[in-house]
Amino acid sequence: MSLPMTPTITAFERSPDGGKGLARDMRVRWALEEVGQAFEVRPVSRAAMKEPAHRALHPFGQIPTYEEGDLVLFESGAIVFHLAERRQGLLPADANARARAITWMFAAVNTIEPPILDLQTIRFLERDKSWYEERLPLVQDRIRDRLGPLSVRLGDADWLDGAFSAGDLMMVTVLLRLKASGLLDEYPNLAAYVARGEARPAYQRAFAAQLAAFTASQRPAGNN
Ligand code: GTB
Repeated sequence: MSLPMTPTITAFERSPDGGKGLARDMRVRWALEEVGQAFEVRPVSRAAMKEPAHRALHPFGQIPTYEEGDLVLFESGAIVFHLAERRQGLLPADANARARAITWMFAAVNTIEPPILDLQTIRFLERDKSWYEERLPLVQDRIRDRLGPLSVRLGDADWLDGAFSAGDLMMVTVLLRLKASGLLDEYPNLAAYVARGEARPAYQRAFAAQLAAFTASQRPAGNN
């Protein structure tokens, strides 16, 4: 009898977000919790991420990765999709509804996330540039160009297309990165949508686990 394979994911050894759950392992943790799959987390240091052993799992030397038996995956969206395809709970059974949910997964990472990443880049890496003050509102407006139509499409629905799906999971984790900027609050239905995602028990479990890992990483050596 073969032993059950417990998937292992990688995450920051010490997350730069201070335990706010903003790194991309959070979407994978959340998806694993939604489908009820037990998993292990292997913390990786920034230096180890760039070593050949980790690059064999992730060519770009990043987290998260996903290992399950012989299967190794990287890209958070691909990992969430893999879980959604193989386990119940994140994609509807109806073929068309399933295709629409997958469309929302792509919309999250291809259409909504890029301008949000631009905002993070300018805020954290380009604040000292002479053009920072001029560029910031342009980047913010590009985000509004995406949030406006998303807000209209969501309307007063709970989720983007019927029941909660991997599309919502991806979209909520992308939007969460805007919380500190205040931009999300300009769209009350999107702010409520994100709050609904955060209120899900699976999200809460995933969040608590990554926070506990961050807190443990802050303890002086020998105190764990
Ligand atoms: N497209 C890939 C995916 O979706 O999996 C992107 C993976 C990625 O960007 N990973 C980041 C990483 O490994 C961590 S999540 N970075 C290290 C490196 O490239 O050397 C990005 C991230 C980092 C920090 C915060 N934060 O502090 O709030 C949030 C998100």
